[in-house]
Amino acid sequence: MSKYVLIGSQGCGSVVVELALLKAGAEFDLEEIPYLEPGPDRDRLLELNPLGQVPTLIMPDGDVMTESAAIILHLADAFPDSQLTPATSDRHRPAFLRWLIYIVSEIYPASTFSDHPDRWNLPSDIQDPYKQTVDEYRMELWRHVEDVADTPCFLGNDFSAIDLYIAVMRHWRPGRKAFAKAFPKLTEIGENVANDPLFSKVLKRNFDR
Ligand SMILES: N[C@@H](CCC(=O)N[C@@H](CS)C(=O)NCC(=O)O)C(=O)O
Repeated sequence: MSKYVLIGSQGCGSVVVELALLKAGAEFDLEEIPYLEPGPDRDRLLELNPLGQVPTLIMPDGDVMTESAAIILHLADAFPDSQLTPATSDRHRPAFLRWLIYIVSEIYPASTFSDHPDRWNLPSDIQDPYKQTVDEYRMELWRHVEDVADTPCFLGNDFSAIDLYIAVMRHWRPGRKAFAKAFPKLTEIGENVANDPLFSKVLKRNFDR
């Protein structure tokens, strides 16, 4: 069986998938590209994923998967010992599904929409206040995750892929320090992932920890 190929970028959501591939014990190659920069890498990415987003995953059979949550669920199916998701009979399963989808459908887009405000044809004097408003909204969204989080893992004693999202996304705007001040439980979860020898090198490489 050939390997997965993960197309990603430094510090992006592709890091969540890289950590998940490690947790699954899957064989993979990582191709890091400057995903927004015009050129052959972006052209190829757009052929694989019309949104031009990372993570984009080429499967061992050549099919392409996008959408980090779908990739996580696929890896959990393909590698049943990965512990990426609670088992279907596990009492944590509904909470896992709820917060996985919440993170990718509510919080993640709030980053994408405010990363490059010039994209939305806003007058230039509106771009900074727009970015600030969306960033504040994203903190409100995280607040609800903090309120329900358990420790040492989001689901209590049981690791899940939600811990990986937290470990990566806590580095995004407004940055790790402000995040830690606002969200101590999520920070503890992220630190636990960062201190795991399986994940520490990847997080160090991406976030210069
Ligand atoms: N829903 C996607 C979001 C992926 C995404 O937005 N990735 C960012 C990088 S962190 C991206 O590629 N942004 C470029 C764009 O939206 O044009 C997922 O969960 O995989």
